[in-house]
Amino acid sequence: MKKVFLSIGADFIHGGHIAIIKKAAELGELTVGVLTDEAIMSYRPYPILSFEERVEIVGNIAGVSRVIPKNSRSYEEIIKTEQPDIVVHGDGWKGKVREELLELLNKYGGELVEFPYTHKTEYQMYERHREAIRHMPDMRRGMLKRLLGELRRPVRVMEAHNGLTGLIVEKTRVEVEDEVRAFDAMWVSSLCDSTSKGKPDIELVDMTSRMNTINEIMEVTTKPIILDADTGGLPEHFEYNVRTVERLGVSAVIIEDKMGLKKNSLFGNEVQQQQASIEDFCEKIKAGKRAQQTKEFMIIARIESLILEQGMDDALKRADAYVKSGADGVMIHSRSKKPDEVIEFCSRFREMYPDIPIIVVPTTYNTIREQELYEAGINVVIYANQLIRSAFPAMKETAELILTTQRGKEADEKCMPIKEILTLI
Ligand code: SPV
Ligand code: MG
Repeated sequence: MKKVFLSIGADFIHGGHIAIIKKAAELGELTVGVLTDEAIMSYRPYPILSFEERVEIVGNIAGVSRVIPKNSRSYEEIIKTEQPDIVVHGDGWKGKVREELLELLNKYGGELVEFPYTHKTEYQMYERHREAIRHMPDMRRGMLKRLLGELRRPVRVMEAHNGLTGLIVEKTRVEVEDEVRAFDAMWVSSLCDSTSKGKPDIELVDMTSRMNTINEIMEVTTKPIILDADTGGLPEHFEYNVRTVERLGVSAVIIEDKMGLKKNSLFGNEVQQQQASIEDFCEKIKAGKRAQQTKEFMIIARIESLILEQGMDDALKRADAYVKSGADGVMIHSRSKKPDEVIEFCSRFREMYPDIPIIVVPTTYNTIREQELYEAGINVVIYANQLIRSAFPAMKETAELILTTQRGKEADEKCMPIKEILTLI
């Protein structure tokens, strides 16, 4: 029997898939590689069904002898481990993945068999419905927890403060060393939301306005959202806000253990800032957890001990208390130029809690790469302010150039062509 291999996403199975599986099975013993969430997300939006469910479906289709995970769009790993005699694919595909596959097969005399792809309007309509489902709050909300369970790297989060930046986080992709990279989720930062409104980051932009920002982002994106909810306000207010953002489809809310007039953490002790007592903050976490309605939503406790120079032991003591009060994860913040204190925190926290997610914001210690953070036990990396920080100087420079030259020509060279901005959306 020849060894036959076929790759499939299996988020939506239609007659066309069944037909190709049937034809592939006629060629020999059929192994199907089901693309992992990570592999799918490298080239299209996340699948609606979980990986386990997709494997279960494919395993029960007649003709399929074996199901294995396919960890990337590329066939390199599969060819290495499986050495199939035949790889089956629908026709009409082009590009790098196909070229690479042909090269790999050529090396040992493997064959690529391409069967005609089935095009039906109803399949296309179904695809559009799936797109719409991704916008629904229930779908979006659960995605962060799913990613935490499935990715073998940190969840990569970028700030978004309006519809346009939301679209940048949603759509930006780069190809590096044969790997397609994209952001997994969005951070609705209090700093960026306030800055984009020309206001200081002191909880002056109220929750109603923050919700409007979230809504604006949600209207044009599908990726999960983590909300920076500052101190969370009074426990009584936090309860209401948890219900509202959870209902909107936000995946996680992060509250920081400060009290009084909150200032941005990156000021550290240069300004007057006060940390909340452990007891008070635990009460707030508990109030939020009581208000939460779904099992996917997460309340994450942000520890400001390192920011306010209260020491590592204080940070760990608080982390322990916050987790015991029900926090679904901890964010350890630091404004050190080196990652050392964050790494030390993680290693000691991991001795107490091997599985509770750790979130970091490496704004000041920005030389460390995602993989090293992952190896230190970190699950979520947030790029908290880079989009607004890059946009502001670009806009200012353009404004200055127009004032200097008293015309638009010189500035135009730094601008996106009119045609592109008109067709961007
Ligand atoms: C934010 O982005 O608003 C944050 C992170 O809270 S930081 O600015 O580093 O405090
Ligand atoms: Mg903030």
